[in-house]
Amino acid sequence: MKVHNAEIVISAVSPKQYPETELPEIALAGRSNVGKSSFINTLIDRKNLARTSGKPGKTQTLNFYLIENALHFVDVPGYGYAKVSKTERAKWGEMIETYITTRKQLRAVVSLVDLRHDPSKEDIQMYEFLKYYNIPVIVVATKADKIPRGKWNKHTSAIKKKLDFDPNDTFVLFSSETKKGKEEAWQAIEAAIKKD
Ligand SMILES: Nc1nc2c(ncn2[C@@H]2O[C@H](COP(=O)(O)OP(=O)(O)OP(=O)(O)O)[C@@H](O)[C@H]2O)c(=O)[nH]1
Ligand SMILES: [Mg+2]
Repeated sequence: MKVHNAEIVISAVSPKQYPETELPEIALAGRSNVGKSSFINTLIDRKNLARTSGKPGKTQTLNFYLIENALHFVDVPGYGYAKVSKTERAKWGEMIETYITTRKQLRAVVSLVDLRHDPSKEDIQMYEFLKYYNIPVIVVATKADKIPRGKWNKHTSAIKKKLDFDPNDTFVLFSSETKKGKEEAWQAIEAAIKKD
């Protein structure tokens, strides 16, 4: 998809703030700092519409971005950020769980992992959670620019194995730095939003 129009609609903390439209939604999940906001910016050819930062924990609300009047990207706060209190973590869990399990417009979750590392316990839990609720998942292994090309396959296999990756899901090698995987990611998203 070539994107000309993209805008933030709302930063929501509770379901009553979710946009009241029937447009399909694609949510982004992944640990803090993995590159969720950067992924959105890369796909829509914007430098910083979805706010990114080197500081983990930047995104703290469910941020709905309207893309071409055709879909919403939902930028979700990252997990696994150490400097978060237990209470905040519980609130986070509740917010994500409510959204993922109740939102009818949700068509797929883009689950981001760092290509350089084995998936964390939380990455695995997130994937299992999405599989349990039968949500289509697009696994995006990002920061591929930080790994030599010759090692991509080895890292991909390790991640798939640890996740117990379902071959019916899509796996995309990605980099916001080089834009590698951008077209593949769009194809997977467009396929997901066409399904009812
Ligand atoms: N080299 C490289 N750096 C990346 C890539 N994607 C993201 N980054 C960097 O990683 C840092 C975090 O990126 P964000 O997109 O803000 O991460 P996030 O997942 O939205 O983080 P939270 O909002 O804290 O959950 C930033 O400094 C980005 O520039 C990538 O593909 N390659
Ligand atoms: Mg972010």
